[in-house]
Amino acid sequence: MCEERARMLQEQFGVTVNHVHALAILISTFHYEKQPSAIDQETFAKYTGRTSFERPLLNGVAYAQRLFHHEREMFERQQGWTMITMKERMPAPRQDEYAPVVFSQDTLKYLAKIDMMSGEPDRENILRARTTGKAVLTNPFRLLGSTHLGVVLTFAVYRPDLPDDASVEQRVEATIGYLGGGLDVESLVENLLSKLAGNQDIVVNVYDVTNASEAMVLYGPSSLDDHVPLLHVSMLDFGDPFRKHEMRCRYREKP
Ligand code: WA2
Repeated sequence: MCEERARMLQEQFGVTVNHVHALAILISTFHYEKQPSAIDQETFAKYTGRTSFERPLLNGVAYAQRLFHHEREMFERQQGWTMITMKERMPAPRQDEYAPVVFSQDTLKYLAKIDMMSGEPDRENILRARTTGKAVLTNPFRLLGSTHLGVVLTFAVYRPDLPDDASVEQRVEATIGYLGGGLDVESLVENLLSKLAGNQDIVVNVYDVTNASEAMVLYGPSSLDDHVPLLHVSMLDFGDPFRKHEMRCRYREKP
């Protein structure tokens, strides 16, 4: 029962990641390569809203543009707004570069104008996404606009001329922005598992076990009764080579 649940979660995760990857290429093609851009906030919100069924584990997607300091003044004048920080929602202090959200799905409206590099987990994701070219995940943390634990998924968006065998330096240089969103693991995994038979009899936890001595709960009760015996541990592969996840299942005592 545990292995079945783990494979199902991994499958939905893989489908979600693939679709976000395709959206990153869509931005590269229709926002960057086409002059003038064929995408604005309205078309982005409409398209991502209509295709949200393709990303069942994501609470929404947003696009943050890579911006250097020398471009800031002109960018803010053209946009008609000032970048804000994630926590204080105050004008972003001077940095060498920024990642302001310029497009967002309606479900992530509250990310608009935020410099995503002003939040530590998001910043780490951005830097790792653009050097690897892969989908990357944060540590579990409380997502903005949510009381739930989740992780942020990020893809770098590159200029369309980036070769497949690009070096790390070429990747960083060709980065034009970042596409991603939140995996609200608590509510979305709950929803997935609740549809399965036998759900009442099994207690499921998902852990980030990247640091083996310091497993972090991503889903499920954080303190389990010691008399509920561990039944099964299933490996989860979410595609980020830097991270390890696993599902741990227990049988609930029959009354
Ligand atoms: N998405 C949703 N909720 C969040 C969050 C986020 N980041 N950060 C904190 N709560 C625009 O990496 C680029 C999405 C970040 C992409």
